[in-house]
Amino acid sequence: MKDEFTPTRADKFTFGLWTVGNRGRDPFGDFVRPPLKPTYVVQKLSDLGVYGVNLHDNDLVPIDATRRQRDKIVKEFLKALGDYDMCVPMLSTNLFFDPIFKDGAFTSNDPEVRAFAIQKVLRCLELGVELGAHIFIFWGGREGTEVDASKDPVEALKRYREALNFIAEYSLDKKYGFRFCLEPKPNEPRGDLFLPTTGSMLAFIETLDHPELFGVNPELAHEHMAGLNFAHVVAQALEAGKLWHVDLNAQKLTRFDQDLRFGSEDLKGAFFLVKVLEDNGYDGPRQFDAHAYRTEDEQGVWDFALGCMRTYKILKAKVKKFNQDPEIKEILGGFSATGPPEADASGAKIQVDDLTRRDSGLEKITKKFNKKNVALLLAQKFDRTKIASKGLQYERLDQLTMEILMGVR
Ligand code: GCO
Ligand code: MN
Ligand code: MN
Repeated sequence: MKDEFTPTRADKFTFGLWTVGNRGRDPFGDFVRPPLKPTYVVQKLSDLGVYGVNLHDNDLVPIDATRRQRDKIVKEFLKALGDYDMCVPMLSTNLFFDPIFKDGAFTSNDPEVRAFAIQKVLRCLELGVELGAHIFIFWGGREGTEVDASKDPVEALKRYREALNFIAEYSLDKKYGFRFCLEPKPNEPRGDLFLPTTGSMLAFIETLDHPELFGVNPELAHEHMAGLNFAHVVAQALEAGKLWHVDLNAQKLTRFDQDLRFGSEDLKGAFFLVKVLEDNGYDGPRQFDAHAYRTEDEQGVWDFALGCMRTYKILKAKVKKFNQDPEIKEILGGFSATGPPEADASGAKIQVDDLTRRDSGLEKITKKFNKKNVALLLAQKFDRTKIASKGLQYERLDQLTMEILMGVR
């Protein structure tokens, strides 16, 4: 059955091969689902209205494949992409699965491991070009420690930077045109990972040789593991012009990376995430980095995938409702009327007995630093008691939001 929430290519929803391909193995129990062929995943996702499929090098090509085997696999995969009108927007290198990466890739203490990691990335970039990907993600799953005595964390950052600089130069030299995104996570699988949050990544990017080539790929679950408000995280990245990709899922705060179906936990948080993305015109891919519950068979996997996308679209419709709601508009509009400041630069009182008018007049003063504005600002008298006594109606605002979300408004 099709309805207004049925996904279409225009929604730019993407899934990694490793997400719908997740077979339900966890540290305590074995696989519960048989493997799915990548070409079959392409077909199934296409049928669901998905825009693109993302992958790590080894989700498609086994790490020990010969060149001939690799080329054959890539050819078949490209054919499936063409047959089912799908693209590969993003590629990533698996720098965490193979035992060689047990103590890190770019930040390993062993120079041979570091060199191997960079070589693996260069080869993965070539694969990305063949598949037509434009975004390349680095998730440093093994870049961290359990034993702090083992690594100087300052030295580790220098190694991380050196590797990224080398890779960026290579991409420039080859004219690949990739944009790179760094994906932070506070821990898991390592006890502690370096550069644990999106904020850390944004600061680190500015220290690279080519900051303009690097953005971030924040993941909801990862920031919730750190106890953070994901909509705020995304807002900072957006505002910095660095949100080029996003990993959507659901998570109970502070637990291990649960990778739950989008919106299945913390619906209000998911709503404000969709709101910040949609209100600010985010136009990159919306990747669901999540997987079906371990209880599911293959049909459950497609139910999971469709559920992620429908929930996003339903929340998008709710955002529109929220933005158009007259009562909500009225509450939010209370601060935004225009008007002059209360005193002129000499301190003479301009009688404006209207808090909202006065507020925005003052707003203009503090927007630009100059002598006149400083004089105006210093001449103002603030009635702290009066200002503080104003109720802000946030109880009503939040209840109205909840009523929209609960479907009665
Ligand atoms: C995780 C990460 C990964 C990355 C992926 C992309 O916790 O396992 O979220 O799924 O997103 O490796 O590079
Ligand atoms: Mn994750
Ligand atoms: Mn992720």
